[in-house]
Amino acid sequence: MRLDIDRDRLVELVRTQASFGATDDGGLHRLALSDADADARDWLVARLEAADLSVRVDAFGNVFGRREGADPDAAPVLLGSHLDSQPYGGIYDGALGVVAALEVCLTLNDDGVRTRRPIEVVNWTNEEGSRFQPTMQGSGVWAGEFDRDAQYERTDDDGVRVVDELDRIGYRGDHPAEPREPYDSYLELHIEQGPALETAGADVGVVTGIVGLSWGEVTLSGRSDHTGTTPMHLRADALVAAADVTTAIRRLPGAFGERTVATVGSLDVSPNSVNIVPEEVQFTWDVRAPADATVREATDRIEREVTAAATREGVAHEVEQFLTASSVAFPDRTVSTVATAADRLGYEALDLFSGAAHDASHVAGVCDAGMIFAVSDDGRSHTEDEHTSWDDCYSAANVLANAALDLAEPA
Ligand code: HGY
Ligand code: MN
Ligand code: MN
Repeated sequence: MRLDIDRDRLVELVRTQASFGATDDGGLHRLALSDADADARDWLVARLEAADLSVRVDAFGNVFGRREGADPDAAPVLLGSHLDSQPYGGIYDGALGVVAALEVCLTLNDDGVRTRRPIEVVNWTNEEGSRFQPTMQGSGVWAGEFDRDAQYERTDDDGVRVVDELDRIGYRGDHPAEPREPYDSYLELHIEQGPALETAGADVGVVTGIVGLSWGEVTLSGRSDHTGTTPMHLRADALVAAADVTTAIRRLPGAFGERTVATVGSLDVSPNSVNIVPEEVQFTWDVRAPADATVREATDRIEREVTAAATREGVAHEVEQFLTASSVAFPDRTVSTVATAADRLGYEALDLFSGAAHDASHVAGVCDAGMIFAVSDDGRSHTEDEHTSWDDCYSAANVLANAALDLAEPA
């Protein structure tokens, strides 16, 4: 049996979700638990219910829509991703995976196909980690990686707590934020967010795993002084030390091979004035590699670089690694199911490891997980210029539909 999703309806679903938090430049500003996120959630719930899926919201705001199977006791197949976006992100990151999962159910309904296993659609709370740290928060709580009550207390830059925002938008649900039964498998369709598929001329990506990562924050504390009167040898300039460490972080991949990536993505200087020697600098690191040992070694090097730079410049330093995620290799069962679906549909598929983190990282600890990548034009994402063609959205969604049907088993 072969499913063919409704391309026009998929386009409409992507376009409609993109209206919640739309920016003037064609992107999305839909931070987790914001009003725009609430609007998108409400819209999704309405569309899930219109598709005759039974909807439930768990205690961390994860939204599930369930399509019953012929065998209600069979372990369900879970399909989904996330609706929250980066501060100025694209309209496909996460959202394509959520609406494609809905489209799979709509296609099954249209074709009158019953599956043995139930199928559930999920929207995970706060995958991006932009407003509230950490990234992949909702799936992490659900998978038992993060303590729910501790995550309730996480705050945004304005000191607003997660739990208060869940209550404010009405998405602190009654269901426990945990798997309520064993799951057979999880499939997540996501844009690649990199250039590999486009470079290879592939139609879709068969994702074999996800890199490990380490995120941390460094605080360097020197002394503010007058820039005109303070001799250079008497200064404790936090920004010079930070610059040394930033350059060292940039050079890390050279030491560990090109699959390792390292970034200083945010940096705050205070007092941040043209004629005051910088007193304090806070910056973050993001290190990723396919091997966990490489991530650990790279993180250790960063900490050594911080100590050396702080000593040279005579500033105090604090280092906090606030997130680690182990690399994940998806099981053959899901990888081969995705590859077979792509092959049967006649698509050119490329096997690849994901350099971006995804909710599938956490769900892989609960059941067999797998991912399908759609092509990212110019390999760009986390920018309003993010773009995936409708043909590439359609191809990836078709692979999701047929792989999901294989896993859920036609009744
Ligand atoms: O950072 C990531 O890889 C994900 O997009 N949050
Ligand atoms: Mn994403
Ligand atoms: Mn993202």
